[in-house]
Amino acid sequence: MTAKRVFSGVQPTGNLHLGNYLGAIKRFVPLQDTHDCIYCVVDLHAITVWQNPQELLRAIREVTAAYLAAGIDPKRSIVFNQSQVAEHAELAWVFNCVARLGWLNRMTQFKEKAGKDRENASVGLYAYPNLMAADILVYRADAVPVGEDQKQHLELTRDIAQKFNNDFAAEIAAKGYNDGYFPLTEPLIAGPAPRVMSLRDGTKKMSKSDPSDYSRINLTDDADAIAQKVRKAKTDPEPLPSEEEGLKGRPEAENLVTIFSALSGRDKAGILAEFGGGQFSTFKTALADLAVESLAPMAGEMRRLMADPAGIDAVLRDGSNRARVIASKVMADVKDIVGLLR
Ligand code: AQP
Repeated sequence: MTAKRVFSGVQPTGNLHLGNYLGAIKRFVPLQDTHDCIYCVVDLHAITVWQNPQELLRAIREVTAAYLAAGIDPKRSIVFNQSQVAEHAELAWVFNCVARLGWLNRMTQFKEKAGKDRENASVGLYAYPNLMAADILVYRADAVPVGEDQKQHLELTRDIAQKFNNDFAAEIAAKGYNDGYFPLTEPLIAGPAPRVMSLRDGTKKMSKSDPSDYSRINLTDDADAIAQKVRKAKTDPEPLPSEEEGLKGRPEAENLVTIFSALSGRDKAGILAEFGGGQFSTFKTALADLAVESLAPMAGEMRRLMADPAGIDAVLRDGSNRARVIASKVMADVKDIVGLLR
């Protein structure tokens, strides 16, 4: 039996943070033992919002460095940037013609990102979920590890796969595929921290685009910056509870305990048994030490890799060549199924 295929991606939009790490990148690593993994730097998604071209190039290399520093092995897995494999954009166009306007109108991420000035948002930002569906399905991936914020886009990916399979059922069967052409890809959202929240507001997710740098721990922050951000993280006036039940209705406290749990691998009950009833400052000192200890080696490795951009570019070129072999075969099938001459 062949191993199941995993695909996931991270946007090179700067400020890679602890949420990206715990919700996604950290979870990519062990999947290499059980799945064929394809990890992408989704640069075409990044340009749905204007990016400074020099900064974009740097950020593409930085996400790649984060992948490698976290433990993704570019020999075992395929590591590449999306724009080097043209089939992503090609399949996205076909999906633009499969997905329905009504489906995209329901996407909450577009509403949040476009805000009040919707008329001025790029068409790309609106069609983003169709490109994401193409990213996944151009490899006919079985599963996608993502943070909770991507759940709705994964559901749309399944809707697109299902509609494509229905719309072209006869052609797909004629090609010998009895269960439809595209799989109904599973989201892998589990993990100790599927939604890391802002350090300034426990009801908002930690995000690259938050104007306050104190809202997030960046993967490139040094020890002083991490310690300062944890110390200044918003909390409420009550001491930490001794049991999990007591975290209800206290989003900031819950978020810090979740981060502690995800970084240490300890369960929340044990953490609260140790720190419950004590001052927040004692817990925050322990959390800062833990965060520095967990993230500093990765930041150091990222700096080392970033000092050799040609080395990173070679990894991406090799990965793109391997990704294209899979994607071009799927795209050829799609053209046959849809009735396009090739
Ligand atoms: N706060 C988070 N907690 C857990 N997982 C998260 N992810 C993002 N934020 C959190 C997961 O990280 C992966 C890569 O995300 P992305 O860079 O492709 O896009 P994003 O979700 O738009 O990231 P940001 O930080 O929230 O960027 P902005 O500010 O531009 O919106 C995904 O698997 C995502 O779920």
